[in-house]
Amino acid sequence: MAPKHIGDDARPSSCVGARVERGDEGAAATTTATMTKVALILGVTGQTGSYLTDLLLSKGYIVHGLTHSTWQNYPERLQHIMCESSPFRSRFVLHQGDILEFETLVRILHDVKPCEIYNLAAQSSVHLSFQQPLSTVKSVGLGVFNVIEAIRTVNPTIKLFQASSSEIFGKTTVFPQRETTPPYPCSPYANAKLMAHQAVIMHREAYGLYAVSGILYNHESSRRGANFVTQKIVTAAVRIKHGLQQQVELGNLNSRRDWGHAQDFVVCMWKMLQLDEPEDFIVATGKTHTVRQFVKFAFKAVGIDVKFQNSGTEEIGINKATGEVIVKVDPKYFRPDEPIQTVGDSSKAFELLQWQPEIDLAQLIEEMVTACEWRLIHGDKRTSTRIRGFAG
Ligand code: G4F
Repeated sequence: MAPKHIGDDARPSSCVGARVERGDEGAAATTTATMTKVALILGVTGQTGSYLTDLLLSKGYIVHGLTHSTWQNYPERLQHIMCESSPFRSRFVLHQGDILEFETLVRILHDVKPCEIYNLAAQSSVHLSFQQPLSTVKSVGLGVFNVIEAIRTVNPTIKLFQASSSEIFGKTTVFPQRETTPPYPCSPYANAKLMAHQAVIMHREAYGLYAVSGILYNHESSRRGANFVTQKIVTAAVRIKHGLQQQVELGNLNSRRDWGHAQDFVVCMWKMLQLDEPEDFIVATGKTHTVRQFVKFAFKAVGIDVKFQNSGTEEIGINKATGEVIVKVDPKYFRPDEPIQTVGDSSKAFELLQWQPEIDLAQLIEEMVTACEWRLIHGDKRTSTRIRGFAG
């Protein structure tokens, strides 16, 4: 199936993407190739894809993005770029298609002639992967084979960034994890990510491709989807503060995660493709907290002190000031298995890329709370893209 440019459908003129007719973008890329880099982001409408778009546009790139979403699912995280008033609109092109469609990828690569591809496209919920293992393995595990084959077919000099995951370390007993830590995946998602991770190494070694994996630890922001625990907790804290919700039900409160900010992580991803030689890197903060601690921090940020009592499925979080139970455990959020703790050592990234995260957990939570409050008051999700943004 031929790739479809979003913008080929009818849509409000106030919020159009940078429409480029098929063929024109190739010419644009060719005429500007000596001055302007062209990047293709697969999975551009996700949290990380949107921050990466901001970063690359701020660096002068022409950015093409692929999404499998249809016009009906208009990408709100990109509205600040696609609206009429954006200075970056003319350098951004959104394509519709699926990374599992080889012809789509080949056509786009021929047309847009990217020098860098960032593969962020996949089902990203670990929890969901237990319910939908096969579709997860397809999008997460097989997708990268398609991308690599398309690169080999069209232009093997294209550099590829693959979003790998801390989930590949799963039940490791090594803390913190490094690039050399042996994997021990414990979910369908993690198995699929490991498959993709190994595929990148294999193709790099077999064909000399510039293909690299960033082993990304949890990366959050005000643009995070509602089904991930940080956004779920922050949203609940804000709603409970405003009397719109009484309590929040969560799963494993003991789980420890290395939470960073997505905006920091995309800088590392970009730096990884600027080296002369391809290398894989851990992308992490090196600090780890329990879900319970995150709950306390998020509620504290809205002015509520939470005290936990009991244990296991009986554990509850109480509003110290009112005595109300505002946090409960619901086993339906438990997973059959999961890493008890993720914490990464990104000293290799510091040494070779001079990269280290700049936004700490307190700042991250503050940003998420501010954006959530704004959305609640204004009923508009767009501001969340403006809280911290390279181009927004
Ligand atoms: O926010 P989470 O769903 O993220 P998870 O599973 O760590 O995965 C995220 O980070 C990975 C590493 O970068 C990515 F590969 C992956 O794509 C995704 O972005 O859950 C975080 C922790 C888990 O231990 C989970 O069991 O929170 C625990 N948790 C407790 N209660 C909950 C809940 N998670 C969710 N989603 N919802 C709950 O109610």
